[in-house]
Amino acid sequence: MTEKKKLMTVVLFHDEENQRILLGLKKKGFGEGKWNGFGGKVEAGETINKAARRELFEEAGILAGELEKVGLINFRFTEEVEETLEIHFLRALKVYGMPRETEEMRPEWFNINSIPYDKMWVDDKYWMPSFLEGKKFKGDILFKNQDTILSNNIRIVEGIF
Ligand code: 8OG
Repeated sequence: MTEKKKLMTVVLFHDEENQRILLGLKKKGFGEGKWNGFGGKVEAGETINKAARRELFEEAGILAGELEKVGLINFRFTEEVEETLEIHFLRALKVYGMPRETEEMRPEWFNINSIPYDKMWVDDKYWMPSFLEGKKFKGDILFKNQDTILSNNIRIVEGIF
């Protein structure tokens, strides 16, 4: 049987000048109650880049300048989620506009020394420190359910593809 994959995006904006990162509190749906970058499902016929921009605008009301691919993780679950989630992480080099709360997300700036890892997806602590150092990451993670990781092989890479 071929593996069913769901393509998704997460856009991260690290404001290096002010040592802070923009995260949003997910207000509903998958990952509700967790702080995360902005993103969602790539629609049919859409590029990853276009989907990432659309979701950033829909969820935080801001426009992205150049986006750089920084991470690629395949998430598999033994419970709760049937498909493999192929999640593409993109760094926004610049954003335009003021983040605003939407129906889906409540944006907030976090100092890079006080990132709320205990209220984020459990894998984020494995790759976020590398992301903040400007590195790229790749790997596969096996979850039991949304709160428990069974195994992971996240590693730092030079290029994503
Ligand atoms: O369309 P929807 O709102 O359901 O999208 C879920 C978002 O959550 C999407 O941007 C992908 C993202 N996401 C996961 N799993 C993980 C994860 O483990 N870490 C992070 N940072 N984001 C995740 O679905």
